[in-house]
Amino acid sequence: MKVLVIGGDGYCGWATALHLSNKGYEVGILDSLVRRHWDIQLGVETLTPIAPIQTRLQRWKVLTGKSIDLFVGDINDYDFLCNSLHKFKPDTIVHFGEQRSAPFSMIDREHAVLTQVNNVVGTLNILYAMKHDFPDCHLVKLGTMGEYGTPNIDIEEGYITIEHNGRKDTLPYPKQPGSFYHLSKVHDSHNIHFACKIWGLRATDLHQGVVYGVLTEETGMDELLINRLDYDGVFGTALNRFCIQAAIGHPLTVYGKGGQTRGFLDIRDTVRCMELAIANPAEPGQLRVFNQFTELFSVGDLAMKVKQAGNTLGLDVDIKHIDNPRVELESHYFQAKNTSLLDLGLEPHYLSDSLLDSLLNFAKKYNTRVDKDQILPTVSWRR
Ligand code: NAD
Ligand code: USQ
Repeated sequence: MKVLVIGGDGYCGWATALHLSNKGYEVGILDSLVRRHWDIQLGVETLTPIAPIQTRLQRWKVLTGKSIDLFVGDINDYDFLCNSLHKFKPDTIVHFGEQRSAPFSMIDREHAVLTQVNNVVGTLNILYAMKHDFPDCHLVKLGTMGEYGTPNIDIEEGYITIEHNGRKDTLPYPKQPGSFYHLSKVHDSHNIHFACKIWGLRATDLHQGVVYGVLTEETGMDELLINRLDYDGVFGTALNRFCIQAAIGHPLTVYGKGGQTRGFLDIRDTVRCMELAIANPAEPGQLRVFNQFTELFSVGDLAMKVKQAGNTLGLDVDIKHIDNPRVELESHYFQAKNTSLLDLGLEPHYLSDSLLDSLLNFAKKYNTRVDKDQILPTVSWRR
């Protein structure tokens, strides 16, 4: 089966592309490399020194004998997208290729517009290209748990059955996202839903939680295959940031009260979920939604876990509650279903002390690359 991984130079995409190639899929990567450009613009760097994409792919070929085709360009360029699809002829398109940082989207008007145009137009272009020339192709699209927000009722997987004034219907679950980035995902979800309905396309929307960790079987094979690990206040995500902060003796930056609860998963489960969604495609006309996370934690709990694991490694870890730069509930109800991927065979890697130890040791190994000025958040939701 041929799988085109859009956004395959990024954190989730790179790990997924190698995993699928290792599992015998014929893999192509399409990426504009714009994320490397945004890092340069912001003056931030991944903790881990990542090689250029061409070097990564050459190394993969030498190590495994497997080739991965590369298409460098922007999916907002419809001609480029269509030409790449015609050259590669995918059975499945995996779409990671979006601007994915909530703080980035909240910097100012320009960054909000960039995020929504990049994400919404890119996805719409894919839908049109599929409709015209690849109507049987399965779209596996990365959405986010943040589309739901933090409602005071249980979160279902994409749809909810409601009884109202004596009538009953199953409807898309209400969305209350918390940033212009998260909103772009909601707009994508609506567009995909509509396209499946009117054109009979097939799609799986993976509402993924916050991903942590860096090593997968494949990216750990060689230093040149190393994945990115962001720790800065714009692209770094909670648990990865906490581990790197602990490794350099920076107090862990819990925003506000720390009761914000989210779904989390190990990057080794991200790649496995992708494999499961691809191997079990949606039906024509169907938009399936799977909630892709394995455990729920509050950020305060995560900070405590990192502190405890750090102490056992001899690190002196402080936790500091800082003013929350975001507008979000800081203590709330949060219960979400996640059975679809488990039913397909996902065997989760749960967050354990050993994982924290290995992430902390990894962070210690590269700690001289940390720019301490990039740790505190600089983007405010209120400004
Ligand atoms: P990333 O920034 O590391 O990777 C995204 C990749 O997409 C980059 O290589 C970038 O160059 C590419 N890209 C962006 N816009 C593009 C365009 N218009 N054309 C071609 N390529 C483009 O992000 P990530 O952490 O790997 O996230 C991947 C996807 O997973 C995103 O859609 C994100 O919303 C979703 N997701 C990520 C997380 C997480 O914790 N990292 C959690 C939930 C969902
Ligand atoms: N947080 C802290 N301290 C920090 C960083 C974050 O307390 O140093 C808090 C935030 O306020 C928030 C929570 O941790 O309440 C999660 O923030 P995050 O930066 O880890 O994640 P988020 O902005 O939600 O975005 C990330 C990815 C995004 C993905 C999303 C999944 O960047 O692409 O969509 O996780 S989810 O959170 O389920 O929507």
